[in-house]
Parts: sequence; structure tokens; C-alpha cells
Amino acid sequence: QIPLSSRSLWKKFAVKEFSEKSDFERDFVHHIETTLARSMYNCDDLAAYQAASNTVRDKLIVEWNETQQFQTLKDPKRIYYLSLEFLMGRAMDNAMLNAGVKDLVKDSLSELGFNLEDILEQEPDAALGNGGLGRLAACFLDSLSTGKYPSWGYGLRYQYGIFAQRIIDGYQVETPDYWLTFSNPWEIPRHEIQIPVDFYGFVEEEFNPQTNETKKIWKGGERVIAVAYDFPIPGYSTKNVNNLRLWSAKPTTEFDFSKFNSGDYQNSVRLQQRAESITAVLYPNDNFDQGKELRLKQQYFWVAASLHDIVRRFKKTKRPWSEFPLQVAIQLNDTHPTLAIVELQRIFIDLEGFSWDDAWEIVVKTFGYTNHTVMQEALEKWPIPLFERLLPRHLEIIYTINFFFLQQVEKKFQSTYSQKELENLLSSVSVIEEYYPKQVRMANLAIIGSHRVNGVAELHSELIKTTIFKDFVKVYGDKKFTNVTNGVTPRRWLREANPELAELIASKLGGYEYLLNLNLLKNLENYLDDKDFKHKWDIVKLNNKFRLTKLIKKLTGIEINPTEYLFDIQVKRIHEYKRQQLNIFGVIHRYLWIKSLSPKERKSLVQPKVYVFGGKSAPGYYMAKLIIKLINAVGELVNNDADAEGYLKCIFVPDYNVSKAQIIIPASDISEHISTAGTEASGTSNMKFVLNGGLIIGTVDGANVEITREIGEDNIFLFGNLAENVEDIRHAHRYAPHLELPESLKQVFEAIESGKFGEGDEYKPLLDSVRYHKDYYLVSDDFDSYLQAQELIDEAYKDRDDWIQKSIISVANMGFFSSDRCIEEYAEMIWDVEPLERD
Ligand code: GPW
Repeated sequence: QIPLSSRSLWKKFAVKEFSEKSDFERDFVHHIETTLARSMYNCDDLAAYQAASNTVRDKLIVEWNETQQFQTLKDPKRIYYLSLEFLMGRAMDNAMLNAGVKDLVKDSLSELGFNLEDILEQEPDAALGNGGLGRLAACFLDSLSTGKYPSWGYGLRYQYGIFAQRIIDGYQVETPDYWLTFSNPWEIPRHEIQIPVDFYGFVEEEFNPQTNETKKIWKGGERVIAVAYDFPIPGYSTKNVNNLRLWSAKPTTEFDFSKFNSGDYQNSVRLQQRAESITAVLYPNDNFDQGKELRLKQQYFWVAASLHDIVRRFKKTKRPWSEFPLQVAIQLNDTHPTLAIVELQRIFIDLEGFSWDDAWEIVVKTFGYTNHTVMQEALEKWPIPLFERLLPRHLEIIYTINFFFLQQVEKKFQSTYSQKELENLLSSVSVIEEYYPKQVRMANLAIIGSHRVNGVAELHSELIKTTIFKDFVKVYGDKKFTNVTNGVTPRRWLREANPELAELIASKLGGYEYLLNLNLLKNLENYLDDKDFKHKWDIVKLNNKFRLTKLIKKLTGIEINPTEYLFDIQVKRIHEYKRQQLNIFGVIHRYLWIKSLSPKERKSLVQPKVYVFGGKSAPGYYMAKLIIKLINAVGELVNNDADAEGYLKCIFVPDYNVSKAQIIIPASDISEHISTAGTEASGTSNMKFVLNGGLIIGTVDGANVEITREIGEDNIFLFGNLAENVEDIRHAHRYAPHLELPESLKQVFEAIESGKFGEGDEYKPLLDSVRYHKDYYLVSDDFDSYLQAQELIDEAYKDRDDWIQKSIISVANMGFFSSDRCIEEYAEMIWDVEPLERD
């Protein structure tokens, strides 16, 4: 506590945020000369980036401090968003735009001799996520801050983010993403916040003679320290700056000498070093559960540190425990943080002395669980032997949770169900799967320990109720299950990614207010007959294509004049269920067609197209890697074939990430969202593409369904079998003697096998997965329908005026897909939290 007599001095020197160019310039030079120990004679773009970002950072920190102090004073209910992934991308541009100082910084830097765009390029992406799930978390943070919700993100500070992808001879090669090479101005190390986290060990029973009760005490065997790193999250056009707290693992400083052989210093240091490995690297799997011990360690480390922090913050307020769920809402981003349910129960009963029932009631009221997939291979399960070794006390608690839950189920159904029916129900909803070895089903635990479970698009939320979780609907009724359709932040995905379109829209809507109320886009429909506006709309798209071809040239050396081409883009993780193979088979089909035409026919019949692919495969995902190879091999042939020149290009953009997405997405005429119906929970890039004036080709899957509803079915190219028929078709595949391929696909397979794209044999597994291995993803069933949709696209693109009309109508009706709307829905239906206005 600073003595009262000293406080006026503090106030006199309180940091003032820069608000004029000269302030920025002074602070910039200050950072160059002190923070970086450089000078004007020794200042490259990287140094300028660091000084500029430190200067912008300083401004954020002032508001961040005030926000945190204000929230402490008011003590509102807080939202805690637990996510193992936050795919933030770059921070600097976003921070400037949200704080409304981008023009000021640009001008100042120019006066100082630098170009803002070059400086922004210096920033490495914060790529602490795999794909949609991690980017959704990042969009939510932006909307939480913008909406002034008192909220925290909690995650891990991986030293290595998602690997960087290089393409060598057409193959994906992974290289480490050490994103912290230069000091990171966007994080504040909180070395004073150190939380011990224990692993392994055993459970002891302690008898208390006073109460005559025995108590279970977990004696951990290995201790690791969690250190906090705070990332300020600025809202748009508000002084509200929330916090993202990421934990980093470090060894304890205390040595348990008794544990080490006398004199075995080397080994004791090695054991200590093990600690750091916990937050060393992000697991690079998307929609897949690999089940590694280190991953479970990451999960508990993160959950234990976060809950300790949350409980400590609550305890400081001296409120009674019964108010815990009135003050704390914890959202589980998929099942990765499900241990939080168990940890909170453990804190209550083992450490705070609650009765089981009192504790459990609070726990269930506190948690909400978001499911992001129905695919079996992505559902997390942990083998009991591993679990028992790593977290013995938590396993006991899980058994007890399960025991009481199954008892309740039995009670509810014993009079109406036969013995057999009851057994089936119990084994399906049990947290424990009877398997060799037995496994803990994290989704079941998450459902039982949460008061609400949501899917991420309407179709998906229906599917979880009728497929993977249908037996839980029997137990709980369907009120516990709800939907919150995903959304994206228009600040990053329109204004930052597509400044020209954002400005054109602002010119018609009277400013940028629409970025805070995306439904205002609807007013664009007033300009459907405005020739000048439509022309400008077209020019913006062309400019964005130029921006993309410049990037393509830089990354691949391939030159494209964008003027003539329709840009058809599929960028997302490479996955069989997302069906990049369907797309590339389509490209091959088109190539064969072009080859079959005379030059004259080509001229009159072929709509020139650039196909752009981008995305990473999990390092161990053989089939996905093969798809990447095929795309590159097709590009190699097609891009160098004189017959196809001017008609067809096929590009694989290496190392797709958030900052590249910001350049790629605004350039599309068509983007592809073509998952097998029922497999893509939502998709979020579909929303980004349409928001940027691109049309889409898609299956009736995920959020495509709601996009269609909002923009109208004339403005989207849908194709393929419906989710409701997929199981029957698969069944038919399984029992058919052999699979009949459509002629179109046969041609494509023949071309591949003839060796056109290098060694024909190489792609055998890919073709066989369709031909001989039951075509699980329905590529053969949807292929002709896909080709037809592509033809419709070519036809529609000829009427350019109508195309632009479709594009404008689509954008005008995308208001629903702002992540601000998602956050409002969560706040009302799940968290029961209100915004907190700072006065
Ligand atoms: F399998 N999603 C993802 F559900 O990006 F956990 N990674 C994942 O591991 C999972 C889901 C998981 C995605 C969904 O595939 C996508 O459809 C959805 O839009 C996104 O999560 C955000 O909800």
C-alpha cells in the first residue's frame, strides 16, 4: 500500500496514453533507444515493428489496467472461456483498429521514415491453435471485449505453435514454429503469479478423530509451476480491454533432495527440465484424438492453474460459497478442459470441506459445455491405467460422479425399461467405457457436469441430440441441449482483412457503425440498382485478387494475371471429411475436358478459373498428406500445359494461417465448403468468405444451412446427398459386392493411374478408399452433383451484373453471423451475464 502522502506524486506521473502523432513519435523513439537499445542508425523494419508495437501496447495496457481495476471494484459475474487453442494471428493491426489509431500510427511511422504495411509484416502469427475451434475462441475474445463482458480467456502458452508447413517436391514438410524468437510485446509475463500443479502420487486416507470421518488426501508425486502470461484483448471502439491468461510450465525451485540419489545431480536437473515440456508444443491434430499422456498432462496443468486462479479471485471477495455460480460461469471449449469439472469438485470436497451434494450442485451450475463434432475419432477417451497413474484422486472422483449419475438413471427408468434396455442405456451414458483397457469418456463427463450443452450450428445441434448424445436426451430431456450457431468477428474478418470493401460499405451506411451492429448491412440492399456502387464493388474484388496473386507469386513463383479468372478457393485443414479430394478430382475432370477441346471451343466454352488450395495436414495423417501431394502434382502439370494456359490454374498456397487467410478470403469469387453432409459441425470460413462478397459452393452441412436461409437459396450453390441419407448410403456401400463409380470419376481415376501426375501407383490408397474401401465420405455419390453445381457456377458468372447483385445481397444478409450475436446468445442462455459499462 502506497502511503496517502505519496499518492499525489503517483497521480502526477500517471501514464498518459498517446493521442497525437507527436506523442506516438516520442514514445516510439523512446522504445527504440531504451527498450531495444538501438538508434536511428541501427533501425530496420523489425526494430521499428518492435518499437511501434511496444508503443501501441503501452496504450492498451493503460486501458487494460483500468478495466481490471474497475472489474475488481464492481465484482460482476465473470465469464471464463477455457480453450486449449487460441488462434489469434497477428495483434498489431487489430490493436490499432480497435483503438482507432491506425491512421495516426501510419502517418507517424511515415514521418519517421517507415511504411506501416511493411512493419506489420514483421509480426509472427500467434498460431496457438489448429483450425476452426481455435479461431472461434479468438473471435469470441474479440466479441467479449467489444461487448464489454467481464471475461477471461484461459489457455496454454505453447512455445511452439502449429508447425509451419513447407512444400518440398509436392509433399508437406513440417518445421517448428518458434514464434517467441524475438521478445513478444503483446504479452505481460506475470512472474509473481506462480501456481503449483501436482501430478502422479497416491491417495491417502486421513482419519479425523474429532468428526469420526476419514478424508481422502491426494499426495502428488511430481510438482510443476504454472506461470501466468497475460495478453490484453482490446474491444473495438471501447476502452474495455479484457485479459487472456496463458500458462507456461516451469520447474519448482525447491528440490526434494530425499528423492534423488545422493550426488545424482545430473539426473535431478533432468527431472526438473521435464516440467518445461508440458507447455512446449501444441498438438497438431484437428478433429482427432491421439490420446497421448503429455496431452492429458497439458490438460490438467492448464485446468488446475486456471481453476486455482478463478477460485482465488472468488475467495478474495469474501462472498459465501453458495454465490459461486452467481459470480462464475465457466465455458468448456470442447471436452479438452473437462477435468475442470472434476478439479472444482475436488477443491470443494477435499480442500474446502463441502459435502458431496453441496459441491456438485455448485459445480453443475457453473459449467457449460460446447461440442464441436460428432465424429467418433475426435471424441476424447483416456485409458484408465494412464489416468489412474497421472491423477489418482481425480479418477476416484470420476467414479463417484458416475456412480451417483447411473443410480439416478436407474431410478428413473427401472419401472419402464426392461433389464436389457436398462443395461444398454446405462452402458451408453456411463462415463466409463467397458473396453480393454477401460476408458474415461470425456464427453459424457462434460455433459453430466454441465448445466447446458450446446452445438455450434442448427443442424449440428440437432444431430448431437439424435445421434451421439441421444441417450442423454432420454435422461435429461432436451432442455439441457441447445444451439448457438457460430459467428466471426467483422472487425478482423471484414475491416482488417478487406479494408477497401469495409470502406465502400461504410461510405453507403454512413460510417463504421455496422461493425458493431452487423445487421445494418441489410441497408446495402438499397443500392442494388446503383451502377456506380456495383462497379466499385467489382473493382474492390479485383484489387483483392491482385493482392492475392502478389502473395502467390511471392510464395510459389507462379504468376497469374487475375483479370480474366474466376477465383475458386478451398482453404481449411486438410481432412478426408472436408473432401479436398472431391475438389481436386473435379479439377482433374475439368482439365481433361479442356484438353479434349479445340482452341476455338476453349475460347467459347471455358470459363477461366484459378483453383486455390491451402491448409495443413496433421503430421501423422497419411491420407491427408497424399491429397496435398496430388493437388501439387496436378498444379505442376496444369500450370505448365500450354493448352490450359489462360483457362486453368491450380495453386497450393503453403503454410495457410490466419494472416494469409486475411489476404486469401477477400479474393474469392467462389469458395468450397463441401464436407460430407453431417460431418462439419459448423464451419466458420464459410461465413468469412460470404461476408467478403464471395459466393459459395457447399453441401447441406453445418452453418451452410443457415447461410442459405439468411442469404437466399438463389445465392448459394448447394449440391450432394443430405445428412439424413448418409447412414443409409454408407450401409449400402458396406454390403454392395462392389462400388459402381460414375463415368466422370472413372475418367479421373484412369488419368491418375496413367501416371499423368507422377507415379500413378502413389495415389492408389486415395483411389482405393473410394473404390474398394467403402467410400466412407461419399465422394462417388456426390461427384456428379458436384460437377453440375460447378457448371451452374460457370453459367452464373457469365452474367457479371447478376453475379455482383448476388454478392451484394449475400453480404447484406450476413448480419446474423457476427460473433457478437453468438456472445449475446451465450450470455443470455448459458452464462446469465450482463455487460459492464465503464463510466
Ligand atoms: F473435434 N473443430 C476444430 F470437435 O477445428 F474438437 N477442431 C477440433 O478438434 C474440433 C472441431 C473437435 C471445428 C469444427 O470442425 C468446425 O466445424 C467448427 O466450425 C469449429 O470447430 C468451431 O466450432
